[in-house]
Parts: sequence; C-alpha cells; structure tokens
Amino acid sequence: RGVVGVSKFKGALVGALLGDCLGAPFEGENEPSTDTLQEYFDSMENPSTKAPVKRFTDDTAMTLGILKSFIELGCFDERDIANRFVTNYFREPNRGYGESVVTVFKKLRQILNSSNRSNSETDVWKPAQQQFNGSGSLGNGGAMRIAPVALYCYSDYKLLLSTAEKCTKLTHTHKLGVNGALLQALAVQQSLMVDSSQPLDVDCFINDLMAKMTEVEKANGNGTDNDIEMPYVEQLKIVKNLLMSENLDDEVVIDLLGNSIRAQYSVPTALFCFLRAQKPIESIQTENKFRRTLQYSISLGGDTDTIASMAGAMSGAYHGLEYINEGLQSHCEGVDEIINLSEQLHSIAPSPPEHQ
Ligand code: R7I
Ligand code: MG
Ligand code: MG
Ligand code: MG
Repeated sequence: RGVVGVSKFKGALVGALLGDCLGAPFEGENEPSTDTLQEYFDSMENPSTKAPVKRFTDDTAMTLGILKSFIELGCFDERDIANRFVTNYFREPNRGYGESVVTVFKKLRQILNSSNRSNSETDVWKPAQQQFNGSGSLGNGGAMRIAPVALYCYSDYKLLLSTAEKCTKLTHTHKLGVNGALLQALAVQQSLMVDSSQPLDVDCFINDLMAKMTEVEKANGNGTDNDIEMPYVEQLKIVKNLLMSENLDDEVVIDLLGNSIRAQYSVPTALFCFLRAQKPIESIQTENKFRRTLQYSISLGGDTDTIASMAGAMSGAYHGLEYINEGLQSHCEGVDEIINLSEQLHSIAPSPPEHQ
C-alpha cells in the first residue's frame, strides 16, 4: 500500500469532469447512434476542432464545492460544504440540477443565514431528511460528486466511508442514495490503489468491491421495501456476470443495470462501463481505454453526463492524467482549474500510516 501519485488524483478529477462535459449533450436521449458518438469523440480528440466549449453541469459544480472546501479548510466540514452547494446553486441555477434537490438548497439557505446556530432549525442535515415525505432522495446526486472524498480519504478506509456518508447526507439520505455514493467512493479509491502499468485484474477488482458492499449493506440496511436484502451486491453480481459474457448487447445491459438518475441503476452501470472498457468493444474504434470508457457510457443513453462522469473518475484514477487525450481535455470547461485543485488536494491528503 504505497503513496498515490498526483497524476492519479488529477486523472480522477479530470476524468469526472470530462465525463460530465462530454456526456451532458446526450443526457436523457435514447441511446445515441454508434456513428454519431464515434464522430463526436474523433472530433473532440482533435484540439483544432472548432466547437463551443462543452460546459460542465451540476455534477461538476458540486464536485468543485467539495474539492474547494477540503482545500481551504483541510478537513471535512458539513456547514462549509452546504454553504458552497447553496452559493453555487443560486449563482448558477442553470447547471442542470435534479428537480427535487433544489428544495434542499432553498431550506439550507435559510438555515445558513439564520443567526441562531444552536436552534434546531439550524440543523444542516434536516432538509435532506425531509425529501420525498421523509424517505430521502435515492437519486445519484450523492454519488456523482463523491470523487474528492475518495481522494482525500484514500489512505483511511473507515474515514472514507464515514466522510462519504456525511457528505452524501447533506442532500441524499435514502439508503440507496447513500450506499450508491459509498460504492462510487470505494470504486474510485480502489482505482487509485491499483498500478496501471499492469493489466487490471477485473475479477479481483469486482470481488473486492462485493466484499466491501456486503459489509456496507449489512451495516447500513438496504433501504428497500421489497425482499432484496442487498440491492447493490445484487447489482454487482450482475456486473460480474455481464463481464464474463462474450456478446455485449446494449439492451441487456440497460435492462439489467439501468441508465437512470437513481443511484441503484447508475452507479453499478458506471462501474461496468469502466471494467468492460478494459477490453476492446466492437462498436468503438479507439485504443484508449479512458476514451472507450466514456464513449461506451454515453452510448447507453439515459443519465449520460452522470454515468460517464462516475465511470470517468474510476478510469482516470486508474490510468492517471497523462493517459487522458489532451484534445478531449481542451474542449471542456474548467479543466485547468480542476487540475490545479487536484494538485492542492494531493498535497493535503493524508498518506498511508507507514508513509507518514
Ligand atoms: O440526485 P440528484 O442530485 O439528481 C442528480 C441528477 C444527475 O443526473 C444530474 O446530472 C442531474 O441531471 O440530476 O437530485 P434529486 O432531485 O434528489 O433526484 C433526482 C430525481 O430522482 C428526482 O427529481 C426524482 O425524480 C427522482 N427521485 C425520486 N423519485 C421518487 N422517490 C429521487 N429520489 C426519489 C424518491 O425517493
Ligand atoms: Mg448533470
Ligand atoms: Mg447503442
Ligand atoms: Mg445527470
């Protein structure tokens, strides 16, 4: 267990950013055609392609809030992060935020502006708990922004889980929303820890995640009212089975794993895209596994910005920044800023105990 290099930090966050920016134009579309996407990525890889810059959406806006909070405060601080979410939302409300989470921002703004801090009304955790008549949101909004937590806490497994949970519960308290964010955080952390000069041991990667999510779902509960005991472990079993099958039918993947804004039907999908892209995919012409990950994620349609962003964070964390095509980077809003912030986060993230 060594120290993770800065290139992997940059790769994770640039990966998340590129997935968001490049996936956003296709969000909510039925699967875009194979040819459309091949041409789109070919043209985006060319830095001289004249195209309006691809703007990032809420996924990255919230990621940046968490990232800057860690850097400026040097620790996790729920009030500061809540304040950044609120400030960013009201400054730029048109970044494509989820419909319901806006209610949380409005309530949080009141709480944060209130002078009486000890009043129970000032509880920053409450608005999220009140969503959906008290059941909390099960959207993927917690998972889509979790990469900075995975990076900052990479060397401390318990801290990673507890911080990712708190960070998510500022907006998403449903077990499926929280556990989805934990799965995403664990997948990014594992991607950071493996050496990309060796071929990825996909079986080992998924088995490790399954063991961890079994513990998580035993401890946290599953959050469903049906009889599925461990919904994320079930989805991971499907991921594993799909990875072993020779023929890859998009319809089957979408049917079994999903491509929606629900965490349960998007985080395992993103993981599948990252792992599947370790091998060639017939409909996608590229040697680059990072591009292949994004292109494949987007080809499934649905919540394309978020699924590509989550898969991109895993792939970027594994391969590191140098592996990510510079042309692709050049067309996306905010790349230079996020690279700079990644460097700062790397310099404050605790190293593993034996290296301190
Ligand atoms: O999860 P959230 O932040 O949305 C993230 C998505 C990403 O795709 C972004 O790119 C952006 O497009 O939005 O926002 P929420 O508003 O908490 O959840 C999103 C949607 O999920 C809600 O508007 C609901 O339609 C649905 N949803 C639920 N529906 C029923 N019951 C979330 N939780 C529930 C629920 O408990
Ligand atoms: Mg978005
Ligand atoms: Mg397709
Ligand atoms: Mg989305």
